[in-house]
Amino acid sequence: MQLAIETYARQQPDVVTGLFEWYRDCAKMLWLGSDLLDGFVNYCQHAHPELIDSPLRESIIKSQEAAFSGNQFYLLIRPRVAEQIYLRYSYDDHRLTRCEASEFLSFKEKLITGREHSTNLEIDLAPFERDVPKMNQTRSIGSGVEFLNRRFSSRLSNALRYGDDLLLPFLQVHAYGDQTFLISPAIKNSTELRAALADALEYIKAQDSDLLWGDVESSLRLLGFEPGWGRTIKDIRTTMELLADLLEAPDYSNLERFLDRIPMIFNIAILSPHGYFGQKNVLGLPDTGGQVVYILDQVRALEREIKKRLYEQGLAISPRILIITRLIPEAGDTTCDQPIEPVEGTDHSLIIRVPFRRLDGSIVTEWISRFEVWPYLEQFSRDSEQAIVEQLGRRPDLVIGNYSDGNLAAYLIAQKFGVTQCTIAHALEKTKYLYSALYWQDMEEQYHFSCQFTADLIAMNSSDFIITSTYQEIAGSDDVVGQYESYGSFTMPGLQRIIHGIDVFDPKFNIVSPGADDSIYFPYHAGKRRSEQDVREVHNLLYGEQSSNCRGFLQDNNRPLIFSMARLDKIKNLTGLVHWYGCHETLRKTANLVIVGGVIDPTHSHDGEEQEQIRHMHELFDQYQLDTQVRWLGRRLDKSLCGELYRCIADQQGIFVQPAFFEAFGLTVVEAMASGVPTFATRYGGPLEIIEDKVSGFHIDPNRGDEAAARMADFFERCETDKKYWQYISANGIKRIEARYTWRRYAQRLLTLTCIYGFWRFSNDLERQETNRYLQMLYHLQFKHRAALIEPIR
Ligand code: UDP
Ligand code: LCN
Repeated sequence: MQLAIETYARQQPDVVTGLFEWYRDCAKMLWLGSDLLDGFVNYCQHAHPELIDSPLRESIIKSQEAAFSGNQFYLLIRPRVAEQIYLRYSYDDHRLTRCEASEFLSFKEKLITGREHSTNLEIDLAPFERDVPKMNQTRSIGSGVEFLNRRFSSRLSNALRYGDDLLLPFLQVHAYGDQTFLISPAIKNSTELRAALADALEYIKAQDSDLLWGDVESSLRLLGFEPGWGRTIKDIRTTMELLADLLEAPDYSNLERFLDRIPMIFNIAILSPHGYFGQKNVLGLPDTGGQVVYILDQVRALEREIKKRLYEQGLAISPRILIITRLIPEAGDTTCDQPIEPVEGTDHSLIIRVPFRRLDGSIVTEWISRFEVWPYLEQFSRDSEQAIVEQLGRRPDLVIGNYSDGNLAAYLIAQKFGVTQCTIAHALEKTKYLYSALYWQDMEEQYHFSCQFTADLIAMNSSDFIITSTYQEIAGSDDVVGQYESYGSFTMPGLQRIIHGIDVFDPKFNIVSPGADDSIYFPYHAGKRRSEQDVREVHNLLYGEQSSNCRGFLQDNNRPLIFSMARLDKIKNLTGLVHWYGCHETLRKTANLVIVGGVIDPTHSHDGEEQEQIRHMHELFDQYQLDTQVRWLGRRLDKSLCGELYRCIADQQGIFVQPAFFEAFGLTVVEAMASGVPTFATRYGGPLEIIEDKVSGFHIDPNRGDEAAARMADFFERCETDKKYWQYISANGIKRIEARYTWRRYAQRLLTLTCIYGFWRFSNDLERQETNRYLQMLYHLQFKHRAALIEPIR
């Protein structure tokens, strides 16, 4: 693809030279896309007004970053999603030429360190992945399993035609304890299997449709079949017919339907070490938010779905799901000091807590930040392996990691057990902080990104499949780089240069969006389901007397409410919202503001960033005199009260605002919309995809607070004149969530993916052994060394 800037460089070299000279005169070393555009606009205004809307502008708009020094200017252009083009402009010969990522990265390293060859370790995973099939269309990104199915079903049919048995050995590996499933070892090849299936189907045809597996078991066993085909005659027949069809003429939709019906998953281990993982009193504590909600809802949904499948398969096996987290001896009023806790709403799922131990074996007693966990993870993983085997009496069928630390632990555990590994990032820190990789050394003491980004690379490359909540999480949007995409190539000067870190066209990526617990987050108009006691309690929270855990008293309780709730992290920008509100006269006259987050007294917080936000919040209250218009609840609300709070906001025709500078997904957005509250949410991250702007909610730009506040004020004004407008947005929000974001769909999809990846992995040598060997080196030589440098906790 030829870029417009390259065409200009050929056809109107003076224009391009002028532009680069303009950039040089600004004497700026590192440029972001927005700086480049500002520079371009200035250049046009002064020298070439005709260029302002030219194709050249397009190239500049697509520029991600640039670096300048001496006689060279490097430019990184992202012409479309997941594609990078590196350009070098030389002030000596005025030539603009393409170059490799590695040259651009080395140039930046020299700028930062002031030294040539400061970064000797170059990491390139591409050569190891040469044989792994990759997609090539951007619209296929995130639909990996569909691609694999299409790609491999012809292989399946060839294999069957030439007698190379693919399905049979796969079906014969499945067992649970002493129980083998589906096909007994007596059947030796596909020819025998076809014949046995034909006999079995003939036999079943003659049976009464009310019969169950137990009634036909002895006859089917004689033909070579074991349990797992189905509970009823109808189920057994369907599964056998699907297999017979596949053996005759394989096609991927049949394959998916068949794999979905066979018993493969009984036990799952889910890793989530950091934060306070509990079921009460934890949400809103530092490092403790959506991930906990997500996993608990995920476990309930998965247990329900596995149970349903096992029942339909005719197997009396109880699935077990274990959430493995950290045991914190000094756990305050949470249950994080208890080694085992049953998951509410499940039959057999448990939270298993394993303490962090130091090298001398002693236990770390206090909470530590998610940025400090790295030295403890290897021992934690070993201890977790043991805890898993103690609980299950066997290895799990699937290991799911969550966030960078959980994914690293999942990598270690899945490698050890030799089972399928699934990665869920929730949020990758790399894109949250500007220049987090380039200036990693300046941030190392606080964030230890050298460990985190290395761990991320290891986990995302080792995993069999990656679940993301949205497309943008993988590959961003036209103008924003995706979270995974940002690991494609980058440098951490002095430490490592990553040439190919991850390929977003890899079929391991699959979008499976979470939902909101529909027993808690249901529409405000479902009157009968609402608890009067919760309604009263919420009313008291909103309008009751002030207490030590709240600030502000809403004087006029007839106004609609603007509501926001989040952990009080800087990136969540709750203080930003208060600031926008404080400055916006019309908004202040129209609506009150309710904030749920953090604590009111900074001395009650153990987290530095939270303390800073608490102080800032108080300053804003004082500066804008907000005490009669803003109510800040600095306390944790339990789930059912949270659900009711959203509904009470809807009762008064209020709105929910999610003002974060970046939000990886945004469960609160889904919760608010499911409850029927019109939602205004950041355009950076998941909400951009969850909400269709002006249809099921609104996008706001957190960097343009005045515009965001004006949008809200306009909305309230329109609702005054058009009485149906609030209803329209509210109803569309509910519809959007019902159609796209439910836990039932999530669980079905995740299990389907596990079965299909299991099959393709088994039958197509997708084990990625070469990659895994390389990752082991990265783990032992790089990660462990960096982790050991972190100051041990007393
Ligand atoms: N939450 C809560 N009380 C709080 C703050 C948050 O119950 O004080 C819940 C909220 O309802 C949501 C989750 O915590 O379910 C936050 O998830 P989200 O994805 O919005 O953000 P995260 O905290 O994961 O970044
Ligand atoms: C972490 C986040 O930051 C949120 O955006 C997500 O909604 C949450 O995890 C659950 O995946």
